[in-house]
Amino acid sequence: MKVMILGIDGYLGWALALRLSKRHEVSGIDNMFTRKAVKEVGSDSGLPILSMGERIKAVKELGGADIRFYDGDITRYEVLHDAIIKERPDTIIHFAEERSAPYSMIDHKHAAYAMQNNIVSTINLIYAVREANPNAHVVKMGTMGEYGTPNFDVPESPYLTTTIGGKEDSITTPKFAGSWYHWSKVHDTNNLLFANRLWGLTVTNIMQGPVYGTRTADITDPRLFTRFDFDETWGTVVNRYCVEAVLGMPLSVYGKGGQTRGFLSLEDSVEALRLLVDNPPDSGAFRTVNQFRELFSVLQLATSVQNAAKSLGIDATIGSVKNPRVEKEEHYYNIERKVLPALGFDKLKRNMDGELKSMLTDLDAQKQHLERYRGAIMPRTMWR
Ligand code: USQ
Repeated sequence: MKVMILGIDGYLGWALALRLSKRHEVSGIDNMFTRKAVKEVGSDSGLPILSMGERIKAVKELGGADIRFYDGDITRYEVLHDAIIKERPDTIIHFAEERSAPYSMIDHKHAAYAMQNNIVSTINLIYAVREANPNAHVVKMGTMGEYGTPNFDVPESPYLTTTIGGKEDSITTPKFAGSWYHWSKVHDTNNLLFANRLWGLTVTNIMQGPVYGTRTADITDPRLFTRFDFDETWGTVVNRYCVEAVLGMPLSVYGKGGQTRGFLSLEDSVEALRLLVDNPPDSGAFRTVNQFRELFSVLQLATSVQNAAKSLGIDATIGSVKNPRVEKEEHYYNIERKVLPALGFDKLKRNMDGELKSMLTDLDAQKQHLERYRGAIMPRTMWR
C-alpha cells in the first residue's frame, strides 16, 4: 500500500512513518511549523531530534525503507495536489495542523492562525483527493476535545437520531469544544462530513485523547527519536508531569484536578493508526473512531507519575496551579469505543504505569537539556 503522511515531522507523524514504512511505501509532507513555533515560546524538543534529511538517512542506515519527503505547506493547494498526483497514495493521513490548544488561545493572531491553517489544510485535502485521487482513504486526526465534556454518553458515530419538537431526524453528534484549536477540528469534521455526503469521500475521522510517551517499539536508536514537547504551550499533561518530576518541580495540576480525559501512549496511538490504515472502511463510508485506552483525571495522573518516579528514586511532589483554562474541573465522562476493540486493539495490553517508568528514564538522561527550558514550563496563557 502507498501511504502519505501530512505532518510527517511531528510527534505522531514521524513515529507513524517509522511504523508504516516497515510494511508500506511511505511519503510525507511537512512545513516544519512546529519546530519554529516551539522556539517561538522559548522551548525545544525535550529529546534531541535530527533534521528530516538526517532522519531519513538514519532509517536507511539502520536497515529501514526509503521515506520520500516533500518540504511544503499544504495550505498552498498546488503543493498538496502535485504531491498526491506524483505519489498516488492509497491512504492519506492528515496530521498537518496546529495541534496546541494553548497556542491557539495566546491572542487573535494565534487563534486566526489555528483556524486558517487547520481548516484550509483540510479543505485543500478534500479537494485534492476529489480531483487527483478520489478513491483514496482519508485518515484525519481530530480530537476527543471536539466533544468537550458533555453530561451524556458520547457515541462513536458522526450522526445521532433524535426527536426535537416531536419530529425525528438524524443530526450531527453534538460538539462543544474548549479552545479555538479544538473548535478548528470541529469545523474540519463538519467539512469532511459534507464532502462524504457530496462525493462519497472515504474518511476515518479519529477523535483521539492526549498522547504521552517518549518511544515506540520502532524507536530503538536515538537517531530515530520523535519530538517530545513539555512546555506550557506544546506539552501535553503526562509529558509535562514527567519533565516536572525529573526537574524537581511540583507536578502542575490545574485547578481541582478532576478534569478527566481518555489517554493513550505513543505506542498505542501508532498501533491504533496502523490498524485503521490496514483495515479501511468500505469505499464511500465515514468512520468515526474514539481513540484512547484509559480514562484518568489529571490528579490521578499526577499520583501515577509520582509513584513511578518514586520507584526510580525521584521524589516528586504534587502541586496545584490556578487553572489557566476555562473548563469543567469535575464532570461526567463516558465515551463509547467499539471500532478499535473490534480490530483487536484491546488485546495489546499496555498501560500507563509501565510506560511512565521508561519515559522518566529517557527524560532523566536529558536533564541538562531540559533544565535550559525550565522557564517555559509554568502556564502564562490565560483562557479568560
Ligand atoms: N492540564 C493540567 N496540567 C498541565 C497541563 C494540562 O492539569 O500541566 C490539564 C488541562 O487543564 C486539561 C488536561 O490536562 O484539562 C489535558 O490538557 P493537555 O494539555 O494534555 O491536552 P489538550 O490541551 O486538551 O490537548 C492535547 C493535544 C491536542 C489533542 C488533545 C486531545 O495537544 O492536540 O487534540 O490533547 S483531548 O484533550 O482529548 O482533546
